[in-house]
Amino acid sequence: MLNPKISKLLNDQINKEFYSSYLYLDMSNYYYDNNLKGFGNWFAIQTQEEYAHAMLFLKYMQNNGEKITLNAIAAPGLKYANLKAPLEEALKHEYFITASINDIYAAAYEVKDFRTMQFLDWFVKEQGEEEQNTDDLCKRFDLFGSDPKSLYLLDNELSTRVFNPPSLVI
Ligand code: OFO
Repeated sequence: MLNPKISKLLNDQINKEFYSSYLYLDMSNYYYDNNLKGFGNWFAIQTQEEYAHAMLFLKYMQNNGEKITLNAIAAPGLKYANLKAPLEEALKHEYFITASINDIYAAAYEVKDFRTMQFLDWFVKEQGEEEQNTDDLCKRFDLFGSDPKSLYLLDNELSTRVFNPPSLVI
């Protein structure tokens, strides 16, 4: 059994990860609609990663005998003003998720829940990578996004991204 506060935070995180998956699917659709299939693919892979993250939190709770409550997933509902906007929104969202993971970590530290801290270590590192990748994409868009030929090449490159399941085993 986990501390009830930790259990609630972990349960909430399942929803946040599913929401992340849904949000990135919306961004993927946006790029497909705008004929940037590589960007669409990049976000479709993000969608898969976030779904996998949700399932890791779910499995961790199950392994600890915790009851899971699946709550409604909010509609992304974002309107994108231009082709860069989803990238900026994605980066903002990653900062939000990082803060959320850090909050769970701090709460686990407070109640000496070392098992949950160890579980979260992987996510702390993962968030660092996610922020870096998304920030990198924003910067590359700044460099190449206004030139059609360069944008075409960047889009082609992003179309080669494939899904690698998380290395964390629960
Ligand atoms: Fe779930 O990794 Fe980013 O948000």
